Amino acid sequence: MANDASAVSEARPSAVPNGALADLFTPPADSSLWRKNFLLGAATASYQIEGAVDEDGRLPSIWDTFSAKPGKVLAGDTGAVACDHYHRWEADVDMLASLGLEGYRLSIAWPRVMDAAGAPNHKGLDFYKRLLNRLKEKGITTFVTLYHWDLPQHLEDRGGWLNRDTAYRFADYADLMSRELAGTVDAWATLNEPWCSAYLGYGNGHHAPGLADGRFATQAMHHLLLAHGLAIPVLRANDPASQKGIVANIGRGTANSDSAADQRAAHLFEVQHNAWILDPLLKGAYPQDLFELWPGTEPLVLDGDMQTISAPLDFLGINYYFRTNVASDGAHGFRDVPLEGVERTQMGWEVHPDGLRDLLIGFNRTYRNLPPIYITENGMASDDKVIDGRVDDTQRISFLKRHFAAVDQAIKAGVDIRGYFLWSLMDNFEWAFGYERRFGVVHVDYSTQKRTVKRSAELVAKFLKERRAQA
Ligand code: IFM
Repeated sequence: MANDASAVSEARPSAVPNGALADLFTPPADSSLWRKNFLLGAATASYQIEGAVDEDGRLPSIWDTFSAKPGKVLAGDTGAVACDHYHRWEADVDMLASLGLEGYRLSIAWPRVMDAAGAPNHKGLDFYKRLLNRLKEKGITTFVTLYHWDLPQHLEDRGGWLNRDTAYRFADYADLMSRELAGTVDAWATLNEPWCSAYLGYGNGHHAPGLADGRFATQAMHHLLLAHGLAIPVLRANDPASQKGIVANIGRGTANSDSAADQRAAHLFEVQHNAWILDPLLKGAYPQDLFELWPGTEPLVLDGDMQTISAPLDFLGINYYFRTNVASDGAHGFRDVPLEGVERTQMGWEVHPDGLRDLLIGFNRTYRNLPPIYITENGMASDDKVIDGRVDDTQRISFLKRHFAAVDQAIKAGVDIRGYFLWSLMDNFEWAFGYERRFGVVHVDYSTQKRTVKRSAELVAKFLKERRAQA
């Protein structure tokens, strides 16, 4: 692993012959990724790719409002056009299929499919029906997330996730979607990364709606998880054949030293990033350490809520990107201590595949009822350029290879991992970082909307072709 990392930082993409890169990339013969039933796909999200924010009756979302405010998003970018996927979806599905990807994880824009009174917007619904039907025709397994952060603005105007009523409105939305789309969805995820919605949206204000108060974060989280718990039985009733789950981003925290204070700091980091979400879902209770970290932020929880939230899941989606090295802040918290000389991505995030493996193995020990796992997002941003019609994204190739190995190691250590989705199918609107940060395995030229398959995607496609060819 260490050798791979140094090779990436030293090598110029053009110095690595393509054949050698392919050999380097292909997982070893004993890797679990060769199993045909290990689903390999790519993921996107509605606001990040669709554009067409004013079309066919779509209502404004909190991200339209937030990104329109000066200084909230790098370079003043918004999702108004994004990858124009709303108009180019057929070609995008063809591209996905031509890469041989077996799964596609997408999200539905709530403001596109329901009006403010809760009635269906059929034009918006028809878009997803056409898209999902085409994916089914192509034999692609569909993972659909109901909420990937684009809350209708009219709900935010009534308090958003600070208002308990939003959880009930979400259950109504889940009801409509699962009645309308039953049979075209293989797996439903209620929420994507409630940590980001609650903490970045209501705790530090870096994301929409841009509020910043620790008490807001924990209350918003509670209502998000309640929304999830209320939606699960609705999805089960309307679409019994599909799997139902939720997607959580997880963070690895390591201690800067062996001191008890730094060890405790790393523990608290993981409580804040992981146990805050996974404990209520899988143990039916919030971790008490969270309120040591953030005193006085206990949310208002009504009788029966925790039972609703901890309803059994068919799968847990895990999104993993990086590790954070932390030390005690001298009080009851932690502070980041960025490590020197480690490999980083365009986001500045440390490349640390072992963190994914270690967290998965740890969850398998901690949660006896851990459901089957899908890695619903993993990937990295790099400053990719099209040169002579090609994008040689060498760092991403090495990144993916090492994370595939980490997944394989976790499987071999007993974790039930059923699939992996690349984040992302194509470059897109990276929230507060706009279009500068490129996470796609397909490059998007935003001035022409031309898609260029990056070398990483070619290698994934090559591997999948070899896997299919094996008897
Ligand atoms: O782009 C995001 C995605 O929307 C949610 N997970 C993390 C990705 C990279 O930041």
